Amino acid sequence: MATKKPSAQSAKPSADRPVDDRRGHGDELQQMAGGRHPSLTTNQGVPLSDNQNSLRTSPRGPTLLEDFVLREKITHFDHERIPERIVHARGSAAHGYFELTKSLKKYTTAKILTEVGEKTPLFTRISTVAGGAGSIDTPRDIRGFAVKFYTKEGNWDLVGNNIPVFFIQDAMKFPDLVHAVKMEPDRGFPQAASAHDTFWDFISLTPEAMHVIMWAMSDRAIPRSLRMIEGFGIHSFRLVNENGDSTFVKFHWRPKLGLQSHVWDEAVKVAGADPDYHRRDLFEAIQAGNFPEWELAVQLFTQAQADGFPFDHLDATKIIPEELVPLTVIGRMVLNRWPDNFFAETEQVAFCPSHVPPGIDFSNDPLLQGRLFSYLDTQLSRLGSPNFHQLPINAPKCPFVNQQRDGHMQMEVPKGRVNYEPSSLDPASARATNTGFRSFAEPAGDGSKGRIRAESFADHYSQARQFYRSQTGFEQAHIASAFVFELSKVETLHVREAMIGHLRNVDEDLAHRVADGLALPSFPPAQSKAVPAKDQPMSPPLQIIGKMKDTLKGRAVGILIHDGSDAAAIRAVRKAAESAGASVKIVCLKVGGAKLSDGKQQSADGQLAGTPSVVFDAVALVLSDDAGKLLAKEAAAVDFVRDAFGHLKAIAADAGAQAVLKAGGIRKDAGVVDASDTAGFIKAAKTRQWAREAKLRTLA
Ligand code: HDD
Repeated sequence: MATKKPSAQSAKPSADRPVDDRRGHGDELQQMAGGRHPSLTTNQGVPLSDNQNSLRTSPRGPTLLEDFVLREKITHFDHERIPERIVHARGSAAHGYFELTKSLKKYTTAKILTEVGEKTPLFTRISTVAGGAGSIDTPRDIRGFAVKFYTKEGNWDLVGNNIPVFFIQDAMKFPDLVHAVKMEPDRGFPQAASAHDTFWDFISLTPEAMHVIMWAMSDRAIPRSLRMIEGFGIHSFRLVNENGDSTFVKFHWRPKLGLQSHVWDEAVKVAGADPDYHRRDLFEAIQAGNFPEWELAVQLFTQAQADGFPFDHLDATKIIPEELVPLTVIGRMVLNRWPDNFFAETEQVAFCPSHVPPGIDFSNDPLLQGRLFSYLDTQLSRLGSPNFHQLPINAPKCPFVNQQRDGHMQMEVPKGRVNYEPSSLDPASARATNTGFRSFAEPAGDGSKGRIRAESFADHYSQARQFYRSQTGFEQAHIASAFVFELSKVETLHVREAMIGHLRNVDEDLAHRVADGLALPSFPPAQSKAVPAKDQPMSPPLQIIGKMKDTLKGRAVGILIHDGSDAAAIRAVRKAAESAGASVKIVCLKVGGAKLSDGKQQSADGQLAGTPSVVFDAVALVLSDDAGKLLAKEAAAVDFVRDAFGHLKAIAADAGAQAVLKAGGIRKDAGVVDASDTAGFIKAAKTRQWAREAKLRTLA
């Protein structure tokens, strides 16, 4: 599929951004937001005659304090930053919609889940956790997956991650977890990395983290694209129907493009080649009309079923295996519009798990309960005012009214004298109704007050083992190697040893592989455990390889060319790749392009040194003999093929390109094909050449 060039966004008001007349001067506000005034003005609307020179006593004299234009411009600039999110500071977002395809009327009154065909506007922000707002897109990290549905009954924020379990069981431990993973406080590094002592020290002393840590060391934590990750609401929530009956629910997002991840060396190199790789990938896909899409699926279960599970579903370190409670697909999410303004939308969007419409309710998961407090609280310091809900990106798209008033940056102009309830003075003032939000009437108070962890939360290893043993051999090797990499960055020997002690409780073979990879002086003893791991049935949906789709849709192919390249061969590779759904970019030594065999000039989409093969899923080299000899001496060209090969990608090369393959030490295999064999190339490009890996590097 050909990609359209990204274009500037229209600033015109749209159906999504109706004029807000509650403020009493809607049109003027739109005018401000759209910047449609014919000439530059100050913030007070005073037209400017000069926005480039400050007011001086004489051409070379001092600047005057009187200069309100200068003062306003600089003062505003000085205050342009707000505190970044304490976690999930780095994120990318897009507008879109949710369409319900299967009604859950039996289980809930929430209209967004009962009205089939209804399209609900939404805003989705996907983030890394540990790094700052300016950090790289591709560290090993969990990805946040936060969706704000603007439902007709108020906003619903489903604030999840791309991994279905969490590090801790109680919100009380969250500040410690985050302090431990963020850069160390005395030295200010490492940025956006878990591979350091404080993180692993904390993890080694937190057995409940062993399940999530298996996921975090898997390739799920180094995704190829934000369009190719799953999302999970993680906690059990409740659905409540019109009779007040409750059913537990877990939410799952499943990407239409399937799952795909980087290999570790690739993720590291992408970080250098394009620190904004995931943001750019999402932007380019949306601008080209290749809208990313996810299915929303649910796992529904009753209290009676939950009582029979071999784990506690209120424990956020546990999944409910799909084999136990199958997934039901109920709708789809499409992201189809990039925000107009990064700060106003992506930065100012404020998600709170406590934002739910009637018919959706919380469970007693102690992690969720703490979150219900934390998010509202953090918005107050991040956005500076209890009126943050009035910002356009946060405001519900349904009417909202109550007697809350005033506060910093109040942007509404409430009318009338009644700002309290009850009141007889204004009979028309809004009242609470029977159909409003009701908490599920759960019987409570079955024990005595205390800082207690339920015994049913004590099994920390069974699901960690189930996850590891459910992986393919390739994936297990990647997990073991990730542990070796991370723990190699840990300077404290006893922390490394403690982690091996935990891995012994998960899987002895894994523990040996990691201990060997670290060359530990001796094999550490197993950690003591409250509950020994119990073998669980294998669960293939836990794999990534099993969920990779045999497709080029949404993927990218790079074609390296030079002067004299065969024009027909380039056309053939491009056509085959585009027909299979890939986007194609031409890479050249110089950005001006190359003169092809037919005498025509071919422009380039990227210069070779700045467009390495890590930004593609497969590469083709179409080169004349002379060009092949020339590029065989060009490090960037040799790295282009060496990395593509090392990252298990398909390579198509014509006769001229063989010199570059030779210089890169490329050995022929099923994924290295002749450029004329376009069908063979496309077949190989749809997957990774897993069998190649063992010949390339020593995995733990
Ligand atoms: Fe959190 C942000 C996801 C536990 C406290 N969290 C934040 C975001 C995501 C998550 C996706 C970014 C939202 C955005 O894009 O603006 N957090 C999770 C998940 C958790 C979780 C899936 C466990 C299942 N979080 C969690 C706990 C606490 C917090 C236990 C505190 C007790 N999280 C926050 C926060 C943040 C946040 C400090 C930072 C910025 C923000 O809220 O708006 O309040």
